[in-house]
Amino acid sequence: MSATPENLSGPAVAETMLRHNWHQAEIEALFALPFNDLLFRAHSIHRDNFEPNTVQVSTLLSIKTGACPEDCAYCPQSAHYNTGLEKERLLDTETVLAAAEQAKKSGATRFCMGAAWRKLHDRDVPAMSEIISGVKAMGLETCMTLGMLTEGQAQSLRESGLDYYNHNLDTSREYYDEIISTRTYEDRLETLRHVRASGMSVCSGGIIGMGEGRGDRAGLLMELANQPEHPESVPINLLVQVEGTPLKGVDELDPFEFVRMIAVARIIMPQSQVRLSAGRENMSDELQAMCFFAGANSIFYGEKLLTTDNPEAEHDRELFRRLGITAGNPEPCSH
Ligand code: SAM
Ligand code: DTB
Ligand code: SF4
Repeated sequence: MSATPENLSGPAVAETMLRHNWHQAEIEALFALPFNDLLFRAHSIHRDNFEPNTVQVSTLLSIKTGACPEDCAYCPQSAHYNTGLEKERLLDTETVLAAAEQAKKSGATRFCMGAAWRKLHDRDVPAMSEIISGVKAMGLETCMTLGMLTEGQAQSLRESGLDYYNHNLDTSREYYDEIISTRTYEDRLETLRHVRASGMSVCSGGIIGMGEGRGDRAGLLMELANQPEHPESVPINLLVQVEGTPLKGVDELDPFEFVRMIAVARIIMPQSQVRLSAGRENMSDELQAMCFFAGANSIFYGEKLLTTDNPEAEHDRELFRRLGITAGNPEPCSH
């Protein structure tokens, strides 16, 4: 039987059922599909679950920069590497709120705040709560990424109104030791369990282009999809290579492989927001358009990520206009 749009969309519909028992081989088989078949399948699932021309926009702010005790091999903020980064103490609440106000004016709907910490200390919880209430009062969704959390800390952040907590698995279980030695995969999973138990939405994904193989990319997605609930938000970062980090100079990823990663994430986590995250500064408009077709429906918006550059906001507004994309909150829908 030849493949027609009708019989190709069959499995797409069946796959909108949420599964948490993916096998590595099944995910690798998706990666290995001919590119057009993979994209058609991912896009069909995307349409079954979301309004396909709506993309969520989040703006990032580093609220505490540099001097991090962890040794993540990709990260410009690790104290283990000399990247020439200007360290900063925790920003005061007014400075953070002024940046959030600016992000809202530019059209962001979520404000994500990151700290170069290994873990949150209890002494910093009151400051985080004050920031969260202030940002929420502006009508923005709130997200933080502050390192590892205890169960109690996750509950306190939730009670202060934090909507999302970002904590990435970063890579596969097998490749993890090549990238970080100062905390374990299990540490990360534990924080994710605390976030989930608190009732906050989970934002968890990883980075590709770190010299890993396709099996590791499949393994990362398998870990995410096989959590008891899929993360509501799945950031897929393309490594931003920073001078001074051990991963500077690693072989560049084939851009089509990045699109495949987005497509497979969309297929196996059909109702999650999949974020085309760090690395857009090095992507053409055409590559980004392909990622939106493959199922990406969230981006970071604004000139800076945490410490590295992101496309100009004006460029992104123009890109959305050229593609007929509207910035907004793409809630999962069923037809
Ligand atoms: N320190 C906290 C932590 O690691 O959980 C929060 C901040 S950390 C910078 C947040 C995430 O940014 C990391 O988990 C990683 O996935 C991503 N990231 C850091 N440096 C990156 C880079 N050079 N390229 C792409 N993503 C990066
Ligand atoms: C995520 O997955 N990517 C963002 C956010 N979560 C915190 C961070 C990207 C950081 C890129 C390197 C930098 O700007 O320092
Ligand atoms: Fe620290 Fe986070 Fe960077 Fe790792 S990714 S070095 S934990 S700031």
